[in-house]
Amino acid sequence: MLPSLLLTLSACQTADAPTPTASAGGADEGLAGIMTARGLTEDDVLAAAKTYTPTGKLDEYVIFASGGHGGNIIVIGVPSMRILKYISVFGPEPWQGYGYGGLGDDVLYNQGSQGGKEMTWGDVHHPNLSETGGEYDGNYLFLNDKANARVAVIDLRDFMTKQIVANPLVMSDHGGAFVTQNTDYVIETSQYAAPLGGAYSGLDNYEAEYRGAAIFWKFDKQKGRIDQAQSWAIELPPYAQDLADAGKLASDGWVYINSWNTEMSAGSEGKGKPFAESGASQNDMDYMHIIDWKKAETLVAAGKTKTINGIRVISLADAAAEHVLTFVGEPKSPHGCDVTPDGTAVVVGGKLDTHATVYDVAKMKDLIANGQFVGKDKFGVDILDFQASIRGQREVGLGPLHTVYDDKGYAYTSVFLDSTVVKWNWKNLEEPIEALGVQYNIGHITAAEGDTISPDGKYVVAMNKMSQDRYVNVGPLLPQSFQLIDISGPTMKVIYDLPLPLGEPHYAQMMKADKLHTITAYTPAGTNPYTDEKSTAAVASGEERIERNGKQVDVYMSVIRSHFTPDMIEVNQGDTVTLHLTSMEQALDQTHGFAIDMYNVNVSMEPGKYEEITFVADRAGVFPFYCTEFCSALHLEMMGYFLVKPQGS
Ligand code: K7E
Ligand code: CUA
Repeated sequence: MLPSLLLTLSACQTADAPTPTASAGGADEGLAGIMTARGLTEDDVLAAAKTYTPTGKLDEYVIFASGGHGGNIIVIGVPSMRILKYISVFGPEPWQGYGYGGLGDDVLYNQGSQGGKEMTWGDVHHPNLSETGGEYDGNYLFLNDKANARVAVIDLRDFMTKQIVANPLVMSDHGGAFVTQNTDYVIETSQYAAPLGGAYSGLDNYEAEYRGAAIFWKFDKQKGRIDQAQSWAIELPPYAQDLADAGKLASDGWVYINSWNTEMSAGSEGKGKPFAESGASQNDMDYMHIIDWKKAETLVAAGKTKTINGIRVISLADAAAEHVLTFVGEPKSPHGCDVTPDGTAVVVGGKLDTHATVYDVAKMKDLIANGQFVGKDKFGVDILDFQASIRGQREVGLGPLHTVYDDKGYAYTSVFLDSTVVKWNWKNLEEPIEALGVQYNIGHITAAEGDTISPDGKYVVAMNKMSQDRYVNVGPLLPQSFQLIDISGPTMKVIYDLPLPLGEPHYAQMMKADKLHTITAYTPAGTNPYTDEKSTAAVASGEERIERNGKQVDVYMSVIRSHFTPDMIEVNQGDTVTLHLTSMEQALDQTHGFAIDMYNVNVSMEPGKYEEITFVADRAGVFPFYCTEFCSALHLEMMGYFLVKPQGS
């Protein structure tokens, strides 16, 4: 197949090749010459041809990757693996003008505060796209913050964070933010146990008073926001709940959550006990939590809840008695928990095991319905028989973590210790596996449309924890590494390496790019992105003005290429200033910025956007303000002065 490719490429190469240099590999020799000079194999050239995206051409898929402790989302095009955008979520970010005085401050600092503390970072793990009928619908993206137990709502019309909800129950989350198949709920489950609601209790009370929880955030699809008043939670034992997944189709109405500390190890506590590392790894089996959330809804509706910090909670005792919560054993130190596309099975990987275990949804439902249990845990939760609950197990290698699916019945499991992606048939466990080495130590894996009821196949991406020797050494803090894998052929092939240098990505989802319905401007001009309505303080041309009311100064300013009106604002030291900015633009990519020197004020003014900034003019002096986006030939001239007269002058 290569000779024809060679011919075509060499023909165009010679036509308009630039002056060849030694390092360019002698472009005048065509593709063969370049391959020799750069030491490229036929496979390398095929990989390039599969991923290279000529200028002006668009990618077929978009990845929404967690930015880990960068607290953001990284948007990547597939197959080119070009980084398209960072979406700031849990931390301030200057380019998007998020967290520097504008309207986004309310989301980041007010909604996002926990226990009265402003949080300016997050550790994000699992982005999840909104779904309709089990398919990504391209409307919203949800994201959890493990460090500060929060969930964010990102609007995919403008790729902006519109809401952060601060979990009032738990101190740390991990299983989140997963959606039910019609996005009725966004699910967030705890990780490290603590007394619910943030009270103090010593570690001696770990078993008695420390708890986990699963929070079902009700999503209002009309408003595009989580409705906290309609949300509720289920109290869980202090077993370190880990990953979770919501059922779909055959398992709609169910949620599955792993746990890895049924030993209830609270670490060494300074008392010579084992660290959690070994203390939490004693048992051969932990418990997968099987949650019947439709039954939970009936308990909530019947008022069988207690209220903690303003949220309704089904008690652990009630959850156990009503079989809202049931357990089944899972080997050993489980991590990933992934429902199959048809919803009939759940695949669990054990970090200290060599198998992926395939649980059978129908069997588990029947066992629960028939009251067939093999025992109870310390908290009175009924336990299903392990063997009776599974379809089987497949040996996949050392340290299986996460599993995704394609359109042909194959599962792709990330195997951390072996550094492999393992392809196996989850319907026919006898079929031989295929293992592909990746570089190195893969964590999550993501597949094209992978969490929907109809995955696309084509691509998976290995999200590797280590990059080691893959890139030029940039110091001891190395980037992580994404590897794009072509799964369309009979064997898997790595076709692109992408270093990710901004936080450690955990999970990602990959969606068809044509599902997006992104806007290019806020219409009409003066639209507040957080209300979707034209602000009453927006101005049209000719309405710009400065109003003073005692020590409150309101500036109604228009922003258009290439000037701000008014371009001179004079106030007295100590005045409170509110700037109401209206972008008059509607044209694609005609973005301006607005920054005041020395005042830490900085917003982005996308076409048609309304922004509002309130601050105290506490420092006297002369402060230029200017446009931060290179918007026209006269961009430098897009400026003005903010004059603050000293007190008593
Ligand atoms: Cu495996 Cu937080 Cu999903 Cu990291 S988690 S990899
Ligand atoms: Cu407007 Cu630069």
